[in-house]
Amino acid sequence: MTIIVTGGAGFIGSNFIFHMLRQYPDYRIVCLDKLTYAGNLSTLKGVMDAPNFRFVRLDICDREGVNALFEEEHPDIVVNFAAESHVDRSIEDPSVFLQTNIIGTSVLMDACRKYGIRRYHQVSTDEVYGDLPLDRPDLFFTETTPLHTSSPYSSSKAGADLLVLAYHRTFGLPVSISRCSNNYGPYHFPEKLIPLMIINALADKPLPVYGTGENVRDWLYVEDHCRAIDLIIHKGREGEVYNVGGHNEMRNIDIVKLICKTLGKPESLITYVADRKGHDMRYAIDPTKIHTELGWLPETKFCDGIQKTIEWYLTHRDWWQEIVSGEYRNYYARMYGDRT
Ligand code: NAD
Ligand code: TDX
Repeated sequence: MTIIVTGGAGFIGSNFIFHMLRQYPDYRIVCLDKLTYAGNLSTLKGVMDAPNFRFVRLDICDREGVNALFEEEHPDIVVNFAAESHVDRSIEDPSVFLQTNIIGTSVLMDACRKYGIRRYHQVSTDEVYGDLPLDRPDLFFTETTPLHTSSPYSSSKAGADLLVLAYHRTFGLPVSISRCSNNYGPYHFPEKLIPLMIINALADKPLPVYGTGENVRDWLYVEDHCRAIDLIIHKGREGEVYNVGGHNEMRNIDIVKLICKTLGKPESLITYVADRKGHDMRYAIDPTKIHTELGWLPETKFCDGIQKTIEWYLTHRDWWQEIVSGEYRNYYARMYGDRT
């Protein structure tokens, strides 16, 4: 079995590669990643020399390059994590989001059609459903909740999802989609809420909370997301969407206060800043479908996962300090310039 994992030098994709290499030592995993600012090849250094792992630096929008890789590897499964993933950046400049998240997805699926595939899996997000009001805690996103996006990022992800379903219906491509809530855990890029707050708190820097900090996210430990995708690509039904989330809703401000408390830092570091434009209020997933069909349930409770995550950032300072300093961008050339 050969699996192409796109975006595997990013946060969730790298965790997925580690998960798959652990679970299926006889699988071949090919990581395709452009190494944008969000990709960090040093994350993969522990598996780089594994005989059943290959890294290829490539843009998913590069049709010729993607076709050549499919011709060479004949993948059985493609799992597409590659995306521009940061909402704030999409508000600054939507264009690359449309290019990578929509056009890139179509290039990958065209290659799947051309060379044949057992499964194309699209890693999507709960943000495609828009948001829920704070005063209706009885409401949750199900797979049939209408798409109703707020940001250029979520709109590009929704566009890609529609394209994936269209390739299934029109061309019979064997696809699946997972729509997951906010992930946290090791290798989370320091521009996102949890790692940013940990790293700033450690340096006694201000902790910038958008708006009132009352926005709610449904947090899932990254390994639980990886297990869900593993189940969907092996046992999930073709043409189906699966929501992934663990009923773990937290207000941003409570997470930031918890990080302060755990690190012994004063809450006076918290600084309320201008709100994100179009800021979604609340995300909350109903994971009934993946639970009843595939038996998936989250295994890591937030109280344990957040402690493990903080501990990881304390013990992996080199990893994030190289990102904060910008040095990680030289890692590829230094270590692998003539190897891939
Ligand atoms: P990330 O930003 O950490 O990583 C993205 C990776 O994709 C990077 O390695 C980057 O180099 C690569 N990439 C970007 N553009 C590319 C291109 N054109 N060609 C090839 N590679 C490219 O993202 P993440 O947080 O790991 O998210 C992975 C996927 O999961 C995304 O599709 C995202 O929409 C989705 N998702 C993320 C979350 C979350 O909480 N982080 C939740 C739900 C869904
Ligand atoms: O400095 C900050 N201050 C702050 O208050 C940052 C970076 C964020 N926030 C708030 C905005 C959100 O309400 O924290 C919440 C989480 O923000 P992000 O970490 O940027 O994540 P979010 O916008 O929720 O999107 C994430 O989850 C869904 C991922 O980045 C997406 O790729 C995924 O689809």
